[in-house]
Amino acid sequence: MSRPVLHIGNKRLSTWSLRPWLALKKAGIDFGEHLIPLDQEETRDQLLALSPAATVPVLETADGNVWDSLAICEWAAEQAPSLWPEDAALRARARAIAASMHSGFSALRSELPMDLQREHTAKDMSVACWADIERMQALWAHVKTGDGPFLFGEWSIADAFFTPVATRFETYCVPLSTDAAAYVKTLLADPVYNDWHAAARLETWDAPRH
Ligand SMILES: N[C@@H](CCC(=O)N[C@@H](CS)C(=O)NCC(=O)O)C(=O)O
Repeated sequence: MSRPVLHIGNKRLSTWSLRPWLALKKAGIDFGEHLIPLDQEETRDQLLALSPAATVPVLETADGNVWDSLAICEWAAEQAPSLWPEDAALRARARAIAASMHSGFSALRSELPMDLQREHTAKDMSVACWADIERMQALWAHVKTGDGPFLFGEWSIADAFFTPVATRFETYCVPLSTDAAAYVKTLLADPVYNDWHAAARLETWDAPRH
């Protein structure tokens, strides 16, 4: 097989697809892209044909399919180690914070789903969701090195994990600390992310209004 293919969900909605897509692009890896519209009659069969996990993203490679956003980011980092910080201690922190996002923040994820076509308006949120927002900002402040606009200076996979969060903070008009707001602005100004965003704005599949 020639180049790998990244199977993704709707760009408007699929946070998990956005993360490895950013990592592959930032690494300069040549890959094809195949979008599977979510919530359609044929979606589940299409997902099952790629992996028993029945989710996107999936990276199809010559050596087999890799499912799960974090695993695909790690695959990319094996080709392009600069996707993680060079310093071992910072690399461990970057992995820790990405893993925190991958496995946590369930209230934020369920109450503020990413929708890149959503009108920017605030929404009522539960105490649990506000707690997730506070904890997210505390984690960013805890790891941020101060060497550049991204969490660890240069862009890393950790920033890929928080780009979908930045979109939620923007579209749901979430009030943030000055430092967190600056970080969100940096993530949303990223030209690679803006390619994704432009395509997401053009999608025509129906999606729930939040
Ligand atoms: N832990 C997985 C989660 C993947 C996931 O839940 N993907 C959603 C789309 S964002 C999905 O494929 N859902 C199945 C469906 O909508 O049928 C990962 O990090 O890749």
